[in-house]
Amino acid sequence: MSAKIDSLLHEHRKFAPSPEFAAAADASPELYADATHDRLGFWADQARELLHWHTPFTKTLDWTNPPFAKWFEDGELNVAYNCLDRHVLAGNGDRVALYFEGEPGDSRAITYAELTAEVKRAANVLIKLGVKQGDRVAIYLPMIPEAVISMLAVARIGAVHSVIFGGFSAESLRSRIDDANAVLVITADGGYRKGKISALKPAVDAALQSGDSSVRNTLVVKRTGQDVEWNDRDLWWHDELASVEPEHEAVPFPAENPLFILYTSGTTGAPKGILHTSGGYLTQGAFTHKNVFDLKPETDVYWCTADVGWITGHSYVVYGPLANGATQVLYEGTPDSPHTGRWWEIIEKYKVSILYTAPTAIRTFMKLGRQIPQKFDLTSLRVLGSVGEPINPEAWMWYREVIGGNLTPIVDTWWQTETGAIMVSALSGLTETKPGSAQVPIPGITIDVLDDDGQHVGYGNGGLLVVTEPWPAMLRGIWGDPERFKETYWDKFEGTKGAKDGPLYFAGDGARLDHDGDIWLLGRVDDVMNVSGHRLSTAEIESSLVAHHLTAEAAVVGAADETTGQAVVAFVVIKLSQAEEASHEDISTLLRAHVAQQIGAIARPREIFIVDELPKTRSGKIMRRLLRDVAEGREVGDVTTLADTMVMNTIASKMRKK
Ligand code: 6R9
Repeated sequence: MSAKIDSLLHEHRKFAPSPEFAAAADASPELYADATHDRLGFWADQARELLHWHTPFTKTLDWTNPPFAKWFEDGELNVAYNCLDRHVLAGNGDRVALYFEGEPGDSRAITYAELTAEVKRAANVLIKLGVKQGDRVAIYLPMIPEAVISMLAVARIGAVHSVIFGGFSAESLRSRIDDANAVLVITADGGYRKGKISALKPAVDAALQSGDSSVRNTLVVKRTGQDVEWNDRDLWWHDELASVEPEHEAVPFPAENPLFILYTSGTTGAPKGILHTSGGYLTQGAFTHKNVFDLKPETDVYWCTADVGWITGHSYVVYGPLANGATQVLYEGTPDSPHTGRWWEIIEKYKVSILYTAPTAIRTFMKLGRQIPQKFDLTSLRVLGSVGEPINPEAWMWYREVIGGNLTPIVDTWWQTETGAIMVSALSGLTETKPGSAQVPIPGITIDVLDDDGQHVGYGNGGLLVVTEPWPAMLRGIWGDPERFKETYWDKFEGTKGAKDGPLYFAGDGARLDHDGDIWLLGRVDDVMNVSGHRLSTAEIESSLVAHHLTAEAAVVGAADETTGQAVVAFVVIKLSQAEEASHEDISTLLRAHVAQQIGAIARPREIFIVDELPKTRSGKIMRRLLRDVAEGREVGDVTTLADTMVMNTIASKMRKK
């Protein structure tokens, strides 16, 4: 990466929080000052202030054996106690913890006292089934309260959960169970998705069919009531919970006790089991949830739309919000079931005040048109969050105008499964926000943008995003593979100038620093193209394409090109309302000219393909690798992680017809 990423987008709009919002916000500029003055002292203060420690810690960080960090090592806490019992003991037992909304419209309000009682029983069931501290429990559930209850029950007894997204196949489930040697699987008969019942238990049965796994029991939640096959190892959740004592006392565990493993796909090889531990993870989760979103636990209704199968669901549905005593919505289904206004209806119903979602969802709603959200009362919203991908300025502006009534701060939060919690983001009560930029490291986090030699790139330039100091919620390793942990994240800058003061964490993302020092994420580095020696970001060209009124969604890839090295190839979804207006050829000519005009001739796509849908993973990330296969005329590679595996067939057959 010696050449500089050509920074082609110029965004000058800025939005400060309203004076009233800023005045009522808890976060103050002292947070940054304190963290700069004494970073470790700052995190120690946060850990003491935000959490209950059964045994106070005396050491903040042990970084004597990098990259293996230990935070608050001699302290002891119970993660579930922090998320439950202490709120009840403080007199907040009647506060609603979860407003559960099932897809078919069934709903349930669960208070902190009720949630605590359920988790205690579930913990007693786990103990009865012989689950001990450090044992791994696989959780394969829909977005129902039992998913949250299971995670907290596992945490309460010091065991380790591995949540596997309900959309994954039996094969993926089996490989994750085997990698972690799980002793128990918690699942359900099925769940509701897109207006239909979708079965879960058959996948567990298939995964365990060969009989040689580490799993001793499966605990089955009855959600849909559909028929299920029954094996010797199977137990009904409701029977077991009814059969145990209601009381369970939370005992403390060391701060570095493993809390969970979460599998995430790397660029190569089998998924990596990212390991997180207790005290540091909960500290940063609670801190960021409180300060990024300006949470007021007594009055806010918070809703994070992520599934608990992803890191966002772990940190910002379960641990952060519950540690902070928040009231939140938990929604089982999809945004368009039974109608396309479902999310807005939920916001109106519960008077949701903080919404945290992904750019891909926002762009889907843009495609459907603003008349849908405009049918609902969204005035309760006061903070909007974005996560998962770069959010292009067009989508950012739409989110603010149409959903946020031109008033709400938007926080674009950059982080990863590996970082455990938000790393780069505005603080909604403090920061003047810029559409499209994730902006600044949160207090206590040190980020830099470096070139390949580990040199700081300087304002106005692009390079690679690194974290320069260990942070509380950082991954503690890859389950069972310390070598891969080092290679993947820590070897990249070894021996460079930048690394002279200690190892640097390589995030795998490209980023640009603007002249204010704000950070713009440019997508994974494998998504950065090199066209005629110019570095172009897929995100930047996509953003330009989406800014055109014809375009709903766009994905850009760099395809091998004899003359230019790589060439820009774009796949574009046209807005429904515009689809009939012009021929594909006209549209593609128009859009090519538009990009050339907006960014420069160098960025003009060599080809633009109009498609009906883009290939996305179940977590909503565009799989550019597959589009690159198409653009380069190859057989399309492994599509098993796509949400809809047929999408690629449709796209590929379209290309052949051309
Ligand atoms: C939380 C989560 C991590 C990758 C990350 C980056 C992309 C996430 C982003 C963002 C630009 C943001 N990413 N948030 N890119 N702006 N606000 O999504 O974790 O599933 O592990 O993905 O997602 O590329 O490296 P995970």
